[in-house]
Amino acid sequence: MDKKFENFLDLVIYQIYPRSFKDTNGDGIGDIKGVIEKLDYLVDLGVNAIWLCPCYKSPNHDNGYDIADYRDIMDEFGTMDDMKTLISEMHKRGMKLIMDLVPNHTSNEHKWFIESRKSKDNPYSDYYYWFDKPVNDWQSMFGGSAWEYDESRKQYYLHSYTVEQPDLNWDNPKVIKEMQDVVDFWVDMGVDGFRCDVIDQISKDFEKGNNFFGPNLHKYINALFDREKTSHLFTVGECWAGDIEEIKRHSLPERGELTTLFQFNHLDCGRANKFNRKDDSLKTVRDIMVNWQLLNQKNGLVHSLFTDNHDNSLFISRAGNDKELRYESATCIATMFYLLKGVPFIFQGQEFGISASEYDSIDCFNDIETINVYDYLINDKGSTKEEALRKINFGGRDNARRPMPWDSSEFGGFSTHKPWIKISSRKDEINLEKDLASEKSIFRFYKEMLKLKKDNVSLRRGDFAVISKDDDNFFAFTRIYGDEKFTVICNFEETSSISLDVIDGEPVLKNYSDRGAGESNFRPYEIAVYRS
Ligand code: TEU
Ligand code: CA
Repeated sequence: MDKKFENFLDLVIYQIYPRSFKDTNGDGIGDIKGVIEKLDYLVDLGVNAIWLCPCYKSPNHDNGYDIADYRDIMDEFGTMDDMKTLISEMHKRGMKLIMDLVPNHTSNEHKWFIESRKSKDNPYSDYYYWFDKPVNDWQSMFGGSAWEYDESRKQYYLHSYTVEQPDLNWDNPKVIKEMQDVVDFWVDMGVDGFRCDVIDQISKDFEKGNNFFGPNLHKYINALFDREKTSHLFTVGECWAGDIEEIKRHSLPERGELTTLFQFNHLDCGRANKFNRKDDSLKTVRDIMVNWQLLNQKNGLVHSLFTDNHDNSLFISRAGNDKELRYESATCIATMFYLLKGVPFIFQGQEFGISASEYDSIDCFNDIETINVYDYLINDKGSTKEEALRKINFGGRDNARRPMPWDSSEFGGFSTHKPWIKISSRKDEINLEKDLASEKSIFRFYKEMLKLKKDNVSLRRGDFAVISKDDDNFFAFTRIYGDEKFTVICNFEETSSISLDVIDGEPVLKNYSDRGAGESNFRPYEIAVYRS
């Protein structure tokens, strides 16, 4: 693996959705000062990088992914001085900041769009896609047509997401230059990398059935990142790339494009499925992860290792057991993902087993996608309110966006004020304070696991090999670096114990405290890691 990329294998990235992380000024909305306040908590956990979801100026139709000024901070999150303090405080702690770059679209309140819609011949008129009529039947990812008629310009414009998120025209060299300048502005601020929002959509082919992987995609990504100024950056593309060839085109080191991509195959979270409970059995997930571990390793690619983010239902509630075996399944899932070869991404709250909420009114939800789906189910599909609520409670993006429950006080220690959205309905049962007071603390397990990874190069850079078989109901793999070997065993069955050939020596990591040396029996969700 390319040296620069191999160094990135030491990263452990924590994703923060700032609106829901910590509020320091009592307005019920998370802010940058809240992130600064929790930096030592994150260092203690063992993370060394943060992916910060958008905090730029935005009217928040899509909670910050509709950007009105890439070079200024959303009022409710704080100021540019707060941002400078965050970057400086992170660097003092040896942490890297990965910002969320949103290159595919802006807010309709961005200066560029305000100017562009004024006429067909102003300097910004071609910053977006304008036509006299829709040139295809593309649909918005949030429902409805992707084409919106604008009264002032008397033309239609493209919006792949909400109406308030017009797509930028990357075929216009001025747009490319503008986005290069945005990247350079934040690099000059000291930012260490970018998570690139829907990067696979920035090049369009209007003849195609969908708005992914257009003809100039690699040229445009190259324009952003194949430059001296950006050569040191860690970049991860949100790119629903299907096969390994597409992933290689985006992330082979010599391509000068991205360090890695989010591969979503294991989450089955495409629009059609995310609201329907599926058999996301961990056995299926294991097989997908093994396949990608081997393909990425064979091709010298960096594998992004994640189960959760701000767009999907919480994995433990989807594929684990978030009730009576919440500790066991949370620690088993963490082990089977984060000790693989690649870069771990931990979503805020995962480290103490945050789980899905249950709310009985659409008023308890905020996300545009969730609300559109609820309305669609009831108005177009004839679902009852109960059925529609069941689906959005299970698959809606709000689950992952509810304020962090730091303790069991009224607003979970997230704020002294009623939060912008209802806090988790399980806040009293699941919060950090309660987890730390428990014998079985998920936080302490994560901390121990990440320290083991930090202290042992085999668990960061060692080669992966699978030792369990496809029809085994457990996952066993090794990580080898030089003459040091770690063997990781995860029993992801809920009901059965399994017996394996005895492995000598004390486990160096376990989630059942009474597991002894040489024990061959694995209880439900039991994990053990051995060094040899
Ligand atoms: O997500 C794009 C994306 O793939 C998801 O929104 C997915 O399409 C959707 O949840 C369907 O289930 C990125 C951001 O992560 C998301 O938060 C934004 O809403 C979206 O782009 C637009 O910027
Ligand atoms: Ca606040």
